[in-house]
Amino acid sequence: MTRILVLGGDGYLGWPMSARLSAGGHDVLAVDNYLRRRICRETDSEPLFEVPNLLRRARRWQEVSGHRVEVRIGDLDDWAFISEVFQSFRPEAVIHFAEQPAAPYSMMDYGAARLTLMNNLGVTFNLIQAVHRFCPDCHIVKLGTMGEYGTPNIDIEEGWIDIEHKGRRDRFLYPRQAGSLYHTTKVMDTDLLWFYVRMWGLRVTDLMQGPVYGLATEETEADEALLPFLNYDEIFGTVFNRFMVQAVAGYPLTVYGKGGQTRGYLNIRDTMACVGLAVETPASKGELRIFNQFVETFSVNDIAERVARAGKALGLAVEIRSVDNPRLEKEEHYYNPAHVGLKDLGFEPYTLTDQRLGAMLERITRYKDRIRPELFLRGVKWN
Ligand code: USQ
Repeated sequence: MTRILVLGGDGYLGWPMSARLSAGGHDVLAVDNYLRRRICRETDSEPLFEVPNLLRRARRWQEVSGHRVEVRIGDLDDWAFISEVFQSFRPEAVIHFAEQPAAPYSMMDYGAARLTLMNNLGVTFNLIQAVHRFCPDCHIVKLGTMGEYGTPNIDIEEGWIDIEHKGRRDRFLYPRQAGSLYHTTKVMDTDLLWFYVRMWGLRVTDLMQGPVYGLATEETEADEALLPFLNYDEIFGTVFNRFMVQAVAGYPLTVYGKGGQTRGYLNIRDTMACVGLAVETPASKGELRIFNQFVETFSVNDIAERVARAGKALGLAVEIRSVDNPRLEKEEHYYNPAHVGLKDLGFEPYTLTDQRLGAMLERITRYKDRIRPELFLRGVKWN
């Protein structure tokens, strides 16, 4: 049994991860300040179904499973709060999900951009300081993003690249060129972690995760009150979940531009497995270990076609439509990222099948009446 601190324990991934780790016998403390809930309310980006607050979900989880997730509500950007959390809980591992996660939100206006920058960097900095001062042996598992690399015209390595220059060789972080301010804060997080790994010998795993899709995990699927958020709006919804909700609503799937944008995707169940493996096999002291965390690469067009095919099999009339791309990104590009590290640790992917896609569409159909089509396109422009 390990004492695991989950930062951002109320989020799409933070909550099911907390439940999973407690089911695995760990001593789990989930911390959150409800920032995402607040921003969703302020931008009218409410999820598809109501999600009970973290305290209520933790109580419910204990009733149905017998496993306990301890909860603290507070702002990790506040040094007094985070240092008290670390000193009282003394984590052996900390999983850092506590960031503003939406790329469109970070590009919305000055206030949203500044909040994203200050929150994401501020929490990462406080986490590093707290680990160094109070539990220097603690393993930091940080959720990064595949978007840190951008879409270079060469193969993407797993975090590091060996460069030979004028007859000499050295190893560097793989070049990063993110496509939104949100993704850029993740690049900065990695730089901050790497700096302090070199200075203070921290042990860090940085998980470069692709876009996640899916509605439920093993622990959360049986009880509606335990499900993670499902956002389908333009600001907080990610492409796969949006397309599934659009298919159910009879709204044409919103392919941005040419639809050749390719990313590495994974089911929310894969996130649970990958983060779990990272926690079970800590990085060494003084190591920044980087894994590319995704299962399959798809273009936006591929996803639209898969959702349309599964939707039609259920009798849904699914239309695909190209809309003007609100983002500045390559719509046709080379994409070949490595992803062997997690497989070497024993990761077994939950790949996408038409049957699994159909089951997700069926679950969404239960909430069909709550879908608000006006949230699908909101006009947040990158430039
Ligand atoms: N896209 C569409 N139509 C839509 C929505 C999105 O074509 O209706 C396109 C986007 O233009 C983009 C791709 O789908 O090319 C992926 O967009 P997304 O919104 O699903 O994902 P993204 O903004 O990149 O961010 C999401 C999560 C973020 C995570 C990231 C992983 O919000 O927290 O870090 O996925 S990655 O993309 O690999 O960086």
